[in-house]
Amino acid sequence: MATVEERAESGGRGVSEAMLRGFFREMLLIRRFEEKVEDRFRAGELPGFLHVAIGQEATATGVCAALAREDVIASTHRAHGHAIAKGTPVERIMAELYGKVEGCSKGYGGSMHLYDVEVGNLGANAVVGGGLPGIVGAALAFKMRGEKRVAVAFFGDGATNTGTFHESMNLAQLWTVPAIFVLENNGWAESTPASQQLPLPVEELGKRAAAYGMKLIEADGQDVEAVYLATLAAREHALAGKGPVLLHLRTHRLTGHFVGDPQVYRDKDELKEERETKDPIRLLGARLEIGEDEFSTIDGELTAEVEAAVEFAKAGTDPKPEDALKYVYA
Ligand SMILES: Cc1ncc(C[n+]2csc(CCOP(=O)(O)OP(=O)(O)O)c2C)c(N)n1
Ligand SMILES: [Mg+2]
Repeated sequence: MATVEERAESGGRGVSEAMLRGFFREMLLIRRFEEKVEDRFRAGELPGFLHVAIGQEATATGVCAALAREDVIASTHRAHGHAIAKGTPVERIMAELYGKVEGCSKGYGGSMHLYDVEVGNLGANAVVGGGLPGIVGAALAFKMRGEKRVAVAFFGDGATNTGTFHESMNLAQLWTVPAIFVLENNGWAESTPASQQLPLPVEELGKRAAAYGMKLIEADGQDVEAVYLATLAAREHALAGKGPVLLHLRTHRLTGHFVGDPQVYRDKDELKEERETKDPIRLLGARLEIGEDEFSTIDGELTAEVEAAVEFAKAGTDPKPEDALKYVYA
């Protein structure tokens, strides 16, 4: 029988249908959540700045499904899916976006600073590449304490050009810590395509692991099952004391960089085609043969859940100005 790693790397099948249906549901919840926050942002109800990860739901869901609750993650500026998949209830994330005390960061953070230490989310990061060093630190702590846990950093292709990426990869490998570096390679850094920010073809970005002698695992980021299996393999490798893994997931950003981005820099026909052929929810729905009736039942439940989260958030408590410096550590 093939090992988990071989199955992941060969795109082999081995996950139950019930589990795949769970993945479908969670990806659709993330999609509906993001569509709703986009809508509320445009209506002027949400302060700050907003990035959605529509098209990238399979990376959040597949990775987090393979993690244990005690494993930790650090997220990016595109953070809602990671937070949902790691286990924070949608109403607490929604309340955070509305700046309410009931939010997962007590209303102090907003979209790019979603924290929930109880479920192992060490936080989103507005600074590109900002999550990686802390994840190396967490992984080092797990190693020194002899704890069977992994620390996982999500980041994009653009982040692989930052100093923190290279420093983190270097030290993680040197110290052989149980870290997983999840590269969500959507081929864009804001409006800059891969060809203008990377010195190698976008599909070959995983080669950067070799510079550090690091284990590389790659999977199709639009196939949630492949992502799940690849993450299981990465986790197994890290927990066996073999050192960190670069998990390269090729994915697709099916919307703008930020909500309101007119995407004038993007070929409209290519985007249309990507939407039709690369949507991870559609792909899994077709594979599971989820028909219209079943889809609308699931969709109705999730839409109601998101709607309830908005009501919860709107009824939340505004933080007091005199508490502005509470929870400030540095
Ligand atoms: C250190 C730093 N440099 C630049 C920015 C501005 N910025 C925000 S998102 C982004 C693009 C990041 O691209 P990538 O890492 O591929 O993530 P994606 O947006 O594609 O998910 C940039 C340059 C920033 N926030 N932090
Ligand atoms: Mg990118």
